[in-house]
Amino acid sequence: MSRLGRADPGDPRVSIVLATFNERENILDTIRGIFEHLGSSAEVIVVDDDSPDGTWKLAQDLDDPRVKVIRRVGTRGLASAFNRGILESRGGIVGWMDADMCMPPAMLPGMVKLLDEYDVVVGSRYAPGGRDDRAWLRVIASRLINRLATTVLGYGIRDYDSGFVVLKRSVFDRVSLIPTGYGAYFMEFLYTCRRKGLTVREVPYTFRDRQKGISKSAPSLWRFFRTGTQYVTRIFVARIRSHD
Ligand SMILES: Nc1nc2c(ncn2[C@@H]2O[C@H](COP(=O)(O)OP(=O)(O)OP(=O)(O)O)[C@@H](O)[C@H]2O)c(=O)[nH]1
Ligand SMILES: [Mg+2]
Repeated sequence: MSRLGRADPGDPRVSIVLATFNERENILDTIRGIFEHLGSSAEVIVVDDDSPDGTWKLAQDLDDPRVKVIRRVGTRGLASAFNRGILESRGGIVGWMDADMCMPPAMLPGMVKLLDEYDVVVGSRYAPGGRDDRAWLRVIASRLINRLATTVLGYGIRDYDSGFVVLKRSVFDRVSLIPTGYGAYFMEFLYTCRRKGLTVREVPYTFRDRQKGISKSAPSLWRFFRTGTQYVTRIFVARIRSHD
């Protein structure tokens, strides 16, 4: 018997971390999709910031020993949520992605397979063959930010703020995720991986616009602008910090 007093799910090979805030319409499909494509040797860690819509409860009620739910009360943050999930993960391979069905779980097996050759494998909207299906304003903003990141940070990475990734756990021996802010942490994380000589492979995919639920990063023009500014600042901070 396991610690949970149920059939022992065994040690997972792959851990996928999902950060959630008000994703009740998407969370179960996302979890289902992950197990459908990765099989039962995966674990899913949901880090939910006490969503008023009860996302954490839906995940908990699955009562699945392969799903660990962390409900953080009195705190918000995307980077810190992913970081918490990574700390709680057990797989030799760790990944993370959004829980809004914009990133297809069907990509995961191919990405995991590529870890035989690379340290980090990133789902990429902007690698040849990739696509971003969101509204034009968001696509343009995202492309501009990524163009800036590629120019300032280098290494030919096209989707610097992807946030859809799998990697070998050993990567964390060399690189830490800086757990502050929203999605911009990812650019510095990838940049540091490359700077430390780790190999990164981008795999093209189609980013489907959110079909259900509400965007947290761009619910209004003001929020959209503020998030964009944070990304631009973080690109230069990453570059400056690399001289420390
Ligand atoms: N734990 C946690 N998760 C968050 C927080 N903010 C957003 N998320 C989750 O992070 C992921 C990305 O957020 P989104 O709202 O999809 O942001 P986005 O991908 O930039 O925008 P859209 O896809 O257009 O909605 C989703 O799974 C969210 O539920 C937060 O403060 N805490
Ligand atoms: Mg999203």
